[in-house]
Amino acid sequence: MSEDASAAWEVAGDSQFPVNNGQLCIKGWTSASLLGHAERLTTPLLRTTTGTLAPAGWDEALDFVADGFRRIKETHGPQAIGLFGSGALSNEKAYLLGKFARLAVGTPHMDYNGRYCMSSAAGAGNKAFGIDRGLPFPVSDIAEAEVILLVGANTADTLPPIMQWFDRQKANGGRLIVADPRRTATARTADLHLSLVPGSDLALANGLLFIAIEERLINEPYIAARTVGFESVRRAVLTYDPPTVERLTGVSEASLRKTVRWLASVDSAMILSGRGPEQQSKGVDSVLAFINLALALGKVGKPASGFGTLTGQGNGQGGREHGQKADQLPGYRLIEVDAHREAVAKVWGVDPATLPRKGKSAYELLDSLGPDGGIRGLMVMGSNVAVASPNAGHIINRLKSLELLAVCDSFLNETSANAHVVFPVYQWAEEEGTMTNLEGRVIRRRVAAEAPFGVRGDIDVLRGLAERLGCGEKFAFYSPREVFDEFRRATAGGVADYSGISYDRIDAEEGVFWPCPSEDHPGTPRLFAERFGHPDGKAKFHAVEHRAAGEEPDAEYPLYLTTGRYKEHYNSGAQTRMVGTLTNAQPQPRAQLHPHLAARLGAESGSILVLETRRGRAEFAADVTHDVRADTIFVPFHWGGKSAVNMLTNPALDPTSRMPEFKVAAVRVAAVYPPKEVIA
Ligand SMILES: Nc1nc2c(c(=O)[nH]1)N[C@H]1C(S)=C(S)[C@@H](COP(=O)(O)OP(=O)(O)OC[C@H]3O[C@@H](n4cnc5c(=O)[nH]c(N)nc54)[C@H](O)[C@@H]3O)O[C@H]1N2
Ligand SMILES: Nc1nc2c(c(=O)[nH]1)N[C@H]1C(S)=C(S)[C@@H](COP(=O)(O)OP(=O)(O)OC[C@H]3O[C@@H](n4cnc5c(=O)[nH]c(N)nc54)[C@H](O)[C@@H]3O)O[C@H]1N2
Ligand SMILES: [Mo]
Repeated sequence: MSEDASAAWEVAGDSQFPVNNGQLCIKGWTSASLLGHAERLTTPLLRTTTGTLAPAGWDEALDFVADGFRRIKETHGPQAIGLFGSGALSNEKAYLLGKFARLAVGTPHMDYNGRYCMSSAAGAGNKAFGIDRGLPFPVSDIAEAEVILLVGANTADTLPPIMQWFDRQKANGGRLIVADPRRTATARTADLHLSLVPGSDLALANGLLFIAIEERLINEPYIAARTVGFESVRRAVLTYDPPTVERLTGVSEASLRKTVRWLASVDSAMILSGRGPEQQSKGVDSVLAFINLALALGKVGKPASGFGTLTGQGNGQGGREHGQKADQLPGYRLIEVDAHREAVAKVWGVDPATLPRKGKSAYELLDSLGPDGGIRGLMVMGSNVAVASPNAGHIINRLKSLELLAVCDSFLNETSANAHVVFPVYQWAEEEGTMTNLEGRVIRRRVAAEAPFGVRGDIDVLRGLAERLGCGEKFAFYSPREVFDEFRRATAGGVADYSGISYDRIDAEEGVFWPCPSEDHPGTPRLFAERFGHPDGKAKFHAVEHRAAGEEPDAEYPLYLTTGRYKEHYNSGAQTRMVGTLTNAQPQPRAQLHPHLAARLGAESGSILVLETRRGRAEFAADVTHDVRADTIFVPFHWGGKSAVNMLTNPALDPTSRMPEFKVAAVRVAAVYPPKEVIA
């Protein structure tokens, strides 16, 4: 695809900003090329009778969607409409989309792509600490930690600007341990790499706690003073002796013992998780097991110590707090709790009884699309679900069976290829708003570029639809600032309380950390120093047991398939596959496999592998490397079409978080073709 150079814009980091100190990743440096890109949508598109998408006016497109929603509501009820949001949306937009679903449409079925991202870490944080803020401390604490255990995060590629804090930690004499089935760019910088079997994180964490107890390294006074529930955990980990754990995880007893001794022997130690342990059908329990370890060692709430999860998307933190989740209302309130319903209904000026109850989670919502599933109309704002969802072939069929699919995006993608209407919206540099970063710091996005003529904001789409659905007075917002005013009031008294935060304060203070319940409150950079979020102020241990993945390798599908990311591409690739610099560096997804496995298959680097799981097949060029376990194939998920790894992934869901199992599936290599041979 062509790339407009957009020479008018140049992206640079702010060297004064305390989180990244001016550093950006390659996707950041090149992001300006998307603003004036030749593929940019500048007019609404409407599907014609011949099946193509053709330019249409804004009123025509808004009328079409509003009429469709009204028709579906009248015939099948409001629950026959779904909304799908995103961790890419600003706080203002995430809030307004959740309000739109509950008030203008009246449906319970509102969920978002963060369900695929942060939901397991969120579920575990809420259970253990009574609050879910990715990092309960500023990122700069990482540099001060004497030992860090990083579980299933490839920070060097996925958070390059944050990697500087790990580099400083190393320069300060600190030690880094990385648990990942692959020797990633991050693992290569580590002092110890635990190359565990995919899906075995829970066993690993329980095994580490077994050793900590056996070697008397746990902190009994801390456990007594600050936590509840340790005895049941002590009993639960009794069977996780080192030989058993070595068998389950593939990590040697020597490495297990070294890990525990390093963590326990220093004052400041951190355990951080990424999507590796979280995107599993036991993701919540896996994270809880690592939290158990951090608590038992007495590390949580101490300087440069504790447990944290590295939040993914631009607004992955704020996006999960303000009501675009199926069970949630703004301020991290819960839609099933009466007092929470009342508080929000009051701000919205409605009777709490009219608010819908809890709806379906992301995958379940998409799995319910179409006449037999019950959801006949869907609007997607900020996600390319056709590429990003597990079992994607099935989800694409579901999208095709919709009566009405509306998509708000700046570009066409594999999802809007099935849309009846596409609304062209502003990009990040063209509208202001707030985002909450991985530390819980609320920051501002400013207008830096003028949008092309014809483009409008997501907020304008929601207002236009709400007016046509007879709910205009609740959505009379013409700017993000106006939304922010109501939004902060809606969070007042909630767990994620933003009511003391204003645009001016964010500017003056380099961001404000939530909770911030009043204008004279300083904000909360560090949580848990004195108390946890549960009413009794204590952290809760949870006894959790290792269990098999939704699908384990067997005679038919003998290998593990796991998935993740490249440095040069972002998520579904919708925004990065169009950038020449990035596609030149990383033109296609390659399947990483170990030389032993490659030799058995007769494959070499560049051979075409056809991979098959119980869901589907896809093909990839082989990347033969010692950097992956011999029983595991790794593929990035940034592409659609015949090289979409999500054609293969397993939609087994975590019982609490409803997170799909992106990180573990059983796969076989169905065919190997010589390099570059074209497969018909
Ligand atoms: N370049 C780039 N940066 C990104 C993104 C991107 O797409 N591209 N996306 C952003 C988003 S939304 C997110 S959520 C973050 C994600 O950031 P990360 O969590 O770092 O991303 P992943 O590559 O999905 O997974 C991390 C690692 O988990 C390993 N892994 C696989 N299976 C397992 C397992 O069973 N256990 C363990 N312990 N590890 C396992 C993989 O080998 C991989 O190296 O990155 C953000 N930053
Ligand atoms: N196999 C596998 N699958 C995965 C994962 C994995 O590790 N393995 N990771 C999962 C994770 S962590 C995530 S976060 C998802 C991400 O995957 P997606 O949910 O598909 O997210 P993106 O690719 O970031 O796509 C976002 C779309 O939103 C548009 N967009 C960006 N900002 C805005 C905005 O402000 N408004 C509107 N209307 N549109 C906007 C972009 O142009 C793009 O088309 O994928 C998940 N899928
Ligand atoms: Mo994510």
